[in-house]
Amino acid sequence: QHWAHNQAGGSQETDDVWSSERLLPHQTVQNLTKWSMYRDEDLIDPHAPVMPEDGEHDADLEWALDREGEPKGNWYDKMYSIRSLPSMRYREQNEEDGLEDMTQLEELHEGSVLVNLKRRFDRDLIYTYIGSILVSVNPYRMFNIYGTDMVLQYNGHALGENPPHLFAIANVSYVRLRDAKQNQCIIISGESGSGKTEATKLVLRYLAAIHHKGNITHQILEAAPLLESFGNAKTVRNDNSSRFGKYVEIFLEEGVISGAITSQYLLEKSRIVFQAKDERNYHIFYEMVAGLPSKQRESFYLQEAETYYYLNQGGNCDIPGKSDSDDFLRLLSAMEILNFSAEDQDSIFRVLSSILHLGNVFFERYEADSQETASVVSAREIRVVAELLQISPEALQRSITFKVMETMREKIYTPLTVESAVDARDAVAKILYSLLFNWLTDRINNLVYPKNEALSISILDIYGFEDLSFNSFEQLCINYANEYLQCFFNKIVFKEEQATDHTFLQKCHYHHGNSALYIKPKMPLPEFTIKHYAGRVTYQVYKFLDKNYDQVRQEVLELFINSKNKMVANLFRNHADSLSHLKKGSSVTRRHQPSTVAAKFQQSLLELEPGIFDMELVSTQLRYSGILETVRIRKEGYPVRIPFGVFLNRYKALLGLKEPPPPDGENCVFMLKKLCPIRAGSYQVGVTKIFIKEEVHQILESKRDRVQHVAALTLQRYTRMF
Ligand code: AD9
Ligand code: MG
Repeated sequence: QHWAHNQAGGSQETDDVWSSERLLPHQTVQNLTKWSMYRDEDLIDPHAPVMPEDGEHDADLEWALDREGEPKGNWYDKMYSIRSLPSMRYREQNEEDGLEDMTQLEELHEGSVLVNLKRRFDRDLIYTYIGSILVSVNPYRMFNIYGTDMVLQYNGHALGENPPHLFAIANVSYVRLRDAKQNQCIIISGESGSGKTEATKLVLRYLAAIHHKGNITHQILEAAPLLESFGNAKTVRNDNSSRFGKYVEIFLEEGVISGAITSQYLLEKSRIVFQAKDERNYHIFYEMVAGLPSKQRESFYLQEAETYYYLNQGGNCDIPGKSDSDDFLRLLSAMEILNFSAEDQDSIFRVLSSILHLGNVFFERYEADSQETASVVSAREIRVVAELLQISPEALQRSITFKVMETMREKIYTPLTVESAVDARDAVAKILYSLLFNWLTDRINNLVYPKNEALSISILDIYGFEDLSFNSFEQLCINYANEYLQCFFNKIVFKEEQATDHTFLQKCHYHHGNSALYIKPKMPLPEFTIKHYAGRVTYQVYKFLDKNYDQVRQEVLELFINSKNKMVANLFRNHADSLSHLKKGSSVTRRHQPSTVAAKFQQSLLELEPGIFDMELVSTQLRYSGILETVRIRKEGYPVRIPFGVFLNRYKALLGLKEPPPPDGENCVFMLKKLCPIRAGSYQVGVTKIFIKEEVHQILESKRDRVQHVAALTLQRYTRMF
């Protein structure tokens, strides 16, 4: 099991975000692919273009013409005098590597896609394209393909120029941001454990390596493992499963990272008080208990993780291959880098400790006036929690064993049953943790937010689709988020396509083939089934409504607002403020989750092993994630559609033109043929736009990148001369 926390390294100097400790040297990657493009000079081609040496040449005109360009008596006459940009060639294919781009598959069906992915996986090639979409298969062991040399290999190169890689996607997003001056977003989707969070961090680190400056990039990188400590946990699917959604915007000013904003969505709160068999609570608790120096441990009255009900329900407090105490040190160093003061840190651990003690508050049932009521057995825990949070112990005990009704004249206290008291106790633990989590995110955002307006590259990393043996409210929320994302993905992929009759039919099959998305159970059981994009999931409705019911009682809020601990009081004061705004009609809200103990999950049988390609599992995911449809659509359609004028203007420099020719289809076709090896059906001419296949678009773009790259170099040379 590879731990990203550890891998990210700890104690190197702040400026070098890409030091060798963080990244492993990369092994040689063979560039043997079918249609990826390379540059002529890679082969030391004697006919490669000569770059202008001094200021007398017009860089734009000098070297950007097709060698075999035939003169015609109109706008392209000027091409005569200039030499060509070397054309991209198709590389030799090593058949055993499979295809780098699955839109090139001659026969398209689930089997061919699966075989291609497996062939590549068996040769340690985990990345494959579908046009410009990257598919990755999680190998569960780290390959040396993320080193500095790989960063340099991908930097500034268009998609097809190198083998498929996450860095190529990151590079494209940057190039588009720079050229089109538009914000970019990288959406990462896949089932739980498929590698989304690792991919997010790799993209971040790529951007940081290329575009870093000073401490802010370092702080942005450190924020990720910090939030993972608080928002990730071991589940039966993934030892480091994200239990919150994360949207990170990285802002770039003049090619340099200038700040970041992280938004988080729907932290799974039930985990704070309940864990299924073989699962754990959030990493931070175990890390703190294992790593806190003994003096602090004593001041927070902490013992081993196994002692705490909120930590031991899964049956095992350890994760093989993860050292909680090492990760705690790593966390402390991240906190330092993110300017958390000693006082902040003390308050954070104080709140976390109090949650653990709260979980050990138990109740016993007794009858009073023929009414069942709860009384607290664990008076010591109540005292400890009250001391740590600096609140009144009596008020704390009252708030979890009584409910209060206020009339005009008096307060009426009604005792709670044991079950309600447990719920009330858990509700307090959950609100404490979730406010702490929000506070951490806000703190980090306040530190690294961009000071000026800037364009951004965003990365979306949510919790992956889950179908466990027992699916509850949490799974419905998680799967709903994934459903929504898949819908968005489909919209983008399909929107970009021309709808031939055939693709239209496919689309109809895809969207409406199974219109009965809601299935009632055959037996009268308290469950229902939804046909998600990723398969049918049956949800048990037990406690659904409770879990959706979101309320913290007023007296609980007041109790904590009166805490003498500044941070605790502030957490709740801000929360109460946001609630009162809500009552006044504000639409912005952070809802609270369930106030009950969730039903028990059963153990999942799924076990992941490194390097194993499970055909059945992967083929199910292929089917459900619509990958086959995506390949088909990408292959058959013309995903790139560009208005004539835009097309001519964009690629004019490749033919050495300063002004674009008149915007019509004929000129576009002429230019296209001059620039690329065109196969029948590679393009279509519409009324106002030219439609081109993705492979052709990539050739054009990489030629264009090259022109810009060289132009920049030339400019630099001139500057130095003066
Ligand atoms: V969840 O929906 O948050 O439960 P993710 O985020 O999709 O899930 P994650 O990135 O956490 O999965 O990956 C799970 C594990 O797979 C990691 O802890 C690594 O051990 C492993 N992994 C992921 N990506 C790679 C990779 N590119 N190379 C090697 C990887 N191992
Ligand atoms: Mg994740």
